[in-house]
Amino acid sequence: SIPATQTAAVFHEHGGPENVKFEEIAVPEPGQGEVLVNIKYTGVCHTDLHALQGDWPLPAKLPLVGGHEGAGIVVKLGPGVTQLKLGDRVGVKWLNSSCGNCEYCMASQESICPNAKFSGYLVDGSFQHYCVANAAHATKIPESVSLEVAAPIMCAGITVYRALKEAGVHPGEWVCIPGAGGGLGHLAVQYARAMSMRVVAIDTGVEKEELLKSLGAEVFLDFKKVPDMVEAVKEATNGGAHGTLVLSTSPKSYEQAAGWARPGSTMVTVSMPAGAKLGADIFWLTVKMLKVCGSHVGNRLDSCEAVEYVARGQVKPVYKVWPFSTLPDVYHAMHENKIAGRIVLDLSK
Ligand code: 8ID
Ligand code: ZN
Repeated sequence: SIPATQTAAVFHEHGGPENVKFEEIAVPEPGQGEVLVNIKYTGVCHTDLHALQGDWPLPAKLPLVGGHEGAGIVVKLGPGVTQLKLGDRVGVKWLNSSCGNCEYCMASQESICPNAKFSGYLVDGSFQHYCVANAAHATKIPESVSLEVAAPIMCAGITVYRALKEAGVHPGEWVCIPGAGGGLGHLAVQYARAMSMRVVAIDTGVEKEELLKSLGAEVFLDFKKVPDMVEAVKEATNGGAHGTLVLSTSPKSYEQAAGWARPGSTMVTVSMPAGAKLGADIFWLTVKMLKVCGSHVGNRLDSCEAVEYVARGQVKPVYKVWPFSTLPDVYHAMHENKIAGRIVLDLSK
């Protein structure tokens, strides 16, 4: 049976990990078209840290329950829900809901719907045992994919899968991925390989280097060791990357990307470091005919496709499972860039 209250990780003001409190709050009621999901596992995305810190120009709900890589079981249906039933295994994503009626929703571009609601930012997210999700947007998780494996796909996987589509890199061409060792990055390397792209991975440290090479990155460049990253990427790719996915949380990567971009290629902006600006020289942007493309999560079909790669065994999230109670420690580790892959929280602990 569903309890009346539950423990949630809440913050009342922006700040650091010490602002996260475990509090007893009401179990929410699913409204029209919504379901209540009993969250079993949730990934912790760097977006959750940006939200905690208050990094972005978009104001967040306060107090806020963060989290948007949830995986769990449907335990209650709100009025009008037909596409899900009790007991279904679903993911709760950043895109909690969209209006369904605007020009963007009509074109399956729901992540740019002006009325979109983001889990763990504009509505309470997956850092609680019971979370509300819009039935149309909750992603069904196939039986063959465990909930802890599915969790990192619900944001990191979907996002990089869609961003790789936006990059327009053909099989056999090079994609450059700064931030490759993180939650998004280690999945981007795998989706890129599954799409027959060649990967230049940029990050730091031996642990991430070994991980990324084992996942199929042909070239690893350590941003703490390589003196001229632009030249190093150009050399490795024989003239520049055919596409770039910027996943690094350092603004530095945005200063460099246009430099290593192959003429005619696309740079996809995915990470959102606080206050970062695009550092490209307009002269080179123009004469190299570069494209800059923002990419914000993915639509419902991208979400299903991203999970299918996992079901087929082509993509395997690399993660450690930590108890729910360690969320503040995860933020500390993330702040220090010490996490290779993802941390997934076990809500039962
Ligand atoms: O829809 C979207 N656009 C979307 C979805 C999900 C997440 C965007 N994001 C954003 C997050 O808000 C965050 O800004 O993507 C960014 C990356 O999220 P993440 O993968 O969850 O972060 P992480 O696991 O901390 O990985 C970041 C990596 O960047 C490396 C770090 O070492 C770390 O592995 N890095 C840094 I810091 N500086 C670097 C540099 N100069 C660098 N890698 C290469 N070059
Ligand atoms: Zn995320």
